[in-house]
Amino acid sequence: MTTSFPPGFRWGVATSAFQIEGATTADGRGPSIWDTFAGVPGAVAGGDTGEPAADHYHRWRDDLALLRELGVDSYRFSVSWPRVQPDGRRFERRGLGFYRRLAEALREQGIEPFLTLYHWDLPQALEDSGGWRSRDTAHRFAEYASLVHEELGDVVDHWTTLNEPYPCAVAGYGEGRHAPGAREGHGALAAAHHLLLGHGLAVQAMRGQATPQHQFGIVLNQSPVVPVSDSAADAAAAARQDTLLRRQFTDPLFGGRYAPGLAAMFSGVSDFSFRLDGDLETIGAPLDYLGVNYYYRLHVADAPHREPDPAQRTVADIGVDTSRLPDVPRTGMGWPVEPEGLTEALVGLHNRYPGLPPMYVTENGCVYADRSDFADYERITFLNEHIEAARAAAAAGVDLRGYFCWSLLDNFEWAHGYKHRFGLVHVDYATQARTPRASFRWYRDFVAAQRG
Ligand code: IFM
Repeated sequence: MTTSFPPGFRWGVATSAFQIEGATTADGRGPSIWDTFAGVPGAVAGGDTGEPAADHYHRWRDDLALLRELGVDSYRFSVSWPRVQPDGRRFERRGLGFYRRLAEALREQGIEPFLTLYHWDLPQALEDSGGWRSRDTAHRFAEYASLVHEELGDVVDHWTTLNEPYPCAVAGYGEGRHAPGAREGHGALAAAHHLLLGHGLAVQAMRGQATPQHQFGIVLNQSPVVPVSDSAADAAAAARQDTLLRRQFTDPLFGGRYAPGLAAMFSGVSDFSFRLDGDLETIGAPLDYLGVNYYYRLHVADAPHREPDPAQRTVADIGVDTSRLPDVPRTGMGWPVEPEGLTEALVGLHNRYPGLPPMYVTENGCVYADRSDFADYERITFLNEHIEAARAAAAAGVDLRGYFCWSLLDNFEWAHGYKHRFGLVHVDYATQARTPRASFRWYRDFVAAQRG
């Protein structure tokens, strides 16, 4: 079937700073929480760190040539906060200069820069004074956003505040699987709130100095949550998971309220006193777009809490079992391949929140074991089916404006290190040679065909 999307629909690819740049001490860059976390024995598979990644900081011109060859009209990347403010406060112009050169060069090639301000690399100095548990970090983030926006507002129109606050808060401060590696009951809920507050304050600050063509948005990971049976217990478990993963963020952003079930789920852990008067209004100020990252659906069964004492539970211990996967193909990450989940995620948001801004699919992609010739036919099938699922959502009435494949290059996949490869382009980390996979050529031809 020929896939048709609305006129002006954007086709892009996405990356993030820490995952591709390397050069972690170049030009005055300070340490981020991921540099610190990667130094903790056992935290990241294989002891991998942010070096060398894809050495994009030095090889960005080669990567720009790849973008050009790919023919995408948009490129989503993130700015490394500790390059621009090494200690979370002091401005390092050399770090900012990298992103100016990149954004200018993208524009010269007719590629629209979609800039993300925070893709998980908090300056370590801010973590040392509380990190996202602390309200002050939200204010520091707004200052940083305002600085970058002031400096790059002439070359960037699309401004995303946060990428996926859920894993930052829950995997980072609740489960300890991500930086900063905390396993706290209360900290993760406070972090989630302060991430949202930082987003709201940043949008406020940037809008105050914006020109009319500037667009502001946020990116959320959206896994539809499906109970494994029609039992009431599994349905309740699915509702808890949905509240923690999605409604904790979408209700304040787009529903004008805090997610109703959240306080009840954590009544033994938190008094939510970090929520102050006026915060909801700041967080819920209108946005120009919502970015949706989709990889898989979550299949959920009711399960006993691991920690019987509610006051001792981490935020991840909500009495659900997510290990009972359906009998469908899986990617190399073990994630179920369910393209219809993308349609469901987009249509579900559209139905749940009247007045939702236009959406983009800001990440979608997969990992499969490489063949020696890099003929990644599974990835081509995966992308094709997911793009079709996005089209189905648009056909169902969702105002969908673009699709970004994750990712342009193989990169540092957080706690998995360099083992899992999401790139349309293979990176040999020893030589830094780039080899486009078959999926790169497929996406290039697909994008060209959309333009007619
Ligand atoms: O690599 C990550 C990215 O940083 C955030 N979204 C999910 C991707 C794949 O796990």
